[in-house]
Amino acid sequence: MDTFTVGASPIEHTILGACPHDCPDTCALVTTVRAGRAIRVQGNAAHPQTGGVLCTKVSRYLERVYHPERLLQPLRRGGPKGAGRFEPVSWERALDDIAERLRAIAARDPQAILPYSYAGTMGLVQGESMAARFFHRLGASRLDRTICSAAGAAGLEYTLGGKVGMPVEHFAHSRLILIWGSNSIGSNLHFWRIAQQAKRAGARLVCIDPRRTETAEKCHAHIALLPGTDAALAYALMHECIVHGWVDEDYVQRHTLGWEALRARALQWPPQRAAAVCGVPAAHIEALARDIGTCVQQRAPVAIRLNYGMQRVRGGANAVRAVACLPAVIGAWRHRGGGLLLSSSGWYPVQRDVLQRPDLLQRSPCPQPRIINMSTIGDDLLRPSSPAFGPAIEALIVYNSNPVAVAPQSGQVVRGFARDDLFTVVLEQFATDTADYADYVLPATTQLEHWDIHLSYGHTDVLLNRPAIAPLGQARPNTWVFRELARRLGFDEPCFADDDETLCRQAFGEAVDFETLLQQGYAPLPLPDAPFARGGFPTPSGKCEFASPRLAVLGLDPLPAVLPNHEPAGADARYPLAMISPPARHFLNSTFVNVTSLRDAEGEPQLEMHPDDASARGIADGDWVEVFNERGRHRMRARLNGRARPGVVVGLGIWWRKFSADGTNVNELTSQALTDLGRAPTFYDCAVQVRRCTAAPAVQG
Ligand SMILES: Nc1nc2c(c(=O)[nH]1)N[C@H]1C(S)=C(S)[C@@H](COP(=O)(O)OP(=O)(O)OC[C@H]3O[C@@H](n4cnc5c(=O)[nH]c(N)nc54)[C@H](O)[C@@H]3O)O[C@H]1N2
Ligand SMILES: Nc1nc2c(c(=O)[nH]1)N[C@H]1C(S)=C(S)[C@@H](COP(=O)(O)OP(=O)(O)OC[C@H]3O[C@@H](n4cnc5c(=O)[nH]c(N)nc54)[C@H](O)[C@@H]3O)O[C@H]1N2
Ligand code: SF4
Ligand SMILES: [Mo]
Repeated sequence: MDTFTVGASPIEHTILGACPHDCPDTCALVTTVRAGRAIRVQGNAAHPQTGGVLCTKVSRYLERVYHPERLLQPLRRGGPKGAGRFEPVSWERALDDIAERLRAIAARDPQAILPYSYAGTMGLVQGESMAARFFHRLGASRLDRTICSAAGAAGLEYTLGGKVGMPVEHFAHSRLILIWGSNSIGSNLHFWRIAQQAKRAGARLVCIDPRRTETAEKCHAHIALLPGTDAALAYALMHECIVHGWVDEDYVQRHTLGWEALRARALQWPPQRAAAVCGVPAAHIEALARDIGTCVQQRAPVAIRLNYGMQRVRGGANAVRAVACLPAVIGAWRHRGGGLLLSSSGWYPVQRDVLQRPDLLQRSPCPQPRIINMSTIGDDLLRPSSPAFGPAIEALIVYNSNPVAVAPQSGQVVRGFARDDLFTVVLEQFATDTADYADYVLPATTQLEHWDIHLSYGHTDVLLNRPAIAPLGQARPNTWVFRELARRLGFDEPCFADDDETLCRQAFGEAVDFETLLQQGYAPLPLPDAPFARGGFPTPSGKCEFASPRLAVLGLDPLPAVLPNHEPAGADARYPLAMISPPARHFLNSTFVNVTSLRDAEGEPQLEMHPDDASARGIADGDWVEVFNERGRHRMRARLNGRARPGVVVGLGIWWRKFSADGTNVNELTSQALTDLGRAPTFYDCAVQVRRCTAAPAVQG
């Protein structure tokens, strides 16, 4: 038997695991198995971060694992691309044929082959371990995995030196918590539990979000700024700290770089000026500054839970830089419960080179392959060969991702995937919008069926996931598929024989005790209480870099810049409404959209509008509306539910195209324009117009 038994009948046993999903909480799971079938998935009560609680989505994980539409055998295309018509084929046939196709393309130029993957599972093993080894040895194009967090990562890197911040549990000791660009209740539930603890102990919670989310409703104050205006707000808060004497001069002198320059720029941002940019009353900004000042005077900890929602705009990285300066300005890092957390993933000593073996590139025919940005896949699939671009993309291997639904400007993405001369392989659990365009669909295991090991970007524990049940049908882990392809292509390096448990052990090597993981499922990293109380930031200077010498060397603004959106909305604009498309609570990106109970909870694709914007267009609650711009159009049901502010519309994501009224989703509207730093997409920098339409067209697909 695999682990301990929790007082159940002898024919039942429990297995410790980890939630695989792209969520900061990385919960510890306990799966109960009876006679080879998983009968319960629960949160591990022994794991402090999980506290025995799972979100609604993963509480229903068994509906996903045993879903009647799980892909359980390899499939070969039997109709036009996109039609989703397939015929069953054996693994042998599928793998032999795929290997043959890849070999032929690689003989001309392996860079014509592109892996496309993201965080369908966050596991280090079923993510980029065997797959990365395979593509490195092949010399395939490399993928720049920018779609979620690259702008924020760059902002943190140039300011704090990496994806590091406060230990999340210390928010319980904060007196003032800014929940900034984050809907904790919807997408970071276990942080919300900690924020509640702080609130019960007297902390004040302030939410900074254009949308009146369920989180904003439950905070003491809500600043509903316009999308893409966070840097202006951050500067106005610094302005107030300077003029009211709330700067921690000692901390600033000792542990920061570029204060004089930052101070001069902040003084250009009085609350009135920021208020005009952010579209909020100056009094709201002044009140928040006073909250901060009160804590500074009482030497009470101020903490910022920054999240990725505010960096999906043109100035996203600079906005993160501006916000990340604040805790150093007021000396918040001195205190346990003070500072900032955007991502904690930089704390982990992951042995990526051991897992991914970039050295294998040297053994490939193309030791320095080009890099393709996953966020411009729409354009890149349609690019012909050229000296600047290199070879046209001829083969695409997709795993852990659903680009046809999630990548920006999906009209263009669909045109790319529909290319008849493109050879596409999709490793999937379900027939997603992307799988519909595949030449081969290979059935993938779920988290209950394979080994994996996890870091977290919202806490600082390592989690191990053991398989609880045998793979369903002919489903196989991603690692198995790449091992088999490696063998067929004659890659005989010993690393291609590593099994999944070995890969789990390699992920952290000696840095994490594997026996502890086997026994309790998780192991906390040893971290100091207030990591930057005495400076020691992982930047080149060891200081919090207000002005970044590295940016100056690149010829860029060394200070955080206030940048307008690519697509400014507003009454005078051709497309006057700013559309944001943050996650729906019952979906995880495009995962779970096909689980009926969760889809029912979300209803149908909806566009939240402010009553003023709706009535100006003759739109009433529940009407069908068409959202459009020059890139495309998408039909949704208008919702006047009090969540949208004037000038902003909200289309919660990410629906599968085939479950919507017109076979599209919000990404039909979004653009492939990139952020200031990090080459990330700008999903929330998207101007649209909205009109009432009489009825939904017939459901497609
Ligand atoms: N239930 C659920 N949970 C999830 C996900 C999911 O799809 N569903 N997705 C997961 C993933 S991949 C990620 S990256 C995280 C994402 O979670 P977060 O990092 O929290 O980011 P978002 O959910 O994109 O946006 C959070 C909030 O930012 C707001 N926002 C939009 N534009 C701006 C802006 O310009 N400024 C400010 N201040 N706020 C803005 C949105 O209205 C939204 O309420 O959540 C993860 N958790
Ligand atoms: N408009 C708009 N678009 C967005 C966003 C937004 O806020 N608004 N958010 C963006 C963000 S933050 C992100 S992170 C991306 C997310 O984009 P993706 O990482 O593509 O996430 P998902 O849509 O959840 O698709 C993951 C797929 O992986 C599959 N999968 C899960 N586990 C496994 C496995 O073990 N093996 C294999 N082979 N497959 C597996 C799932 O079935 C699922 O179909 O979307 C981005 N797109
Ligand atoms: S999706 Fe997030 S909150 Fe839900 S179980 Fe997974 S890690 Fe926990
Ligand atoms: Mo994400």
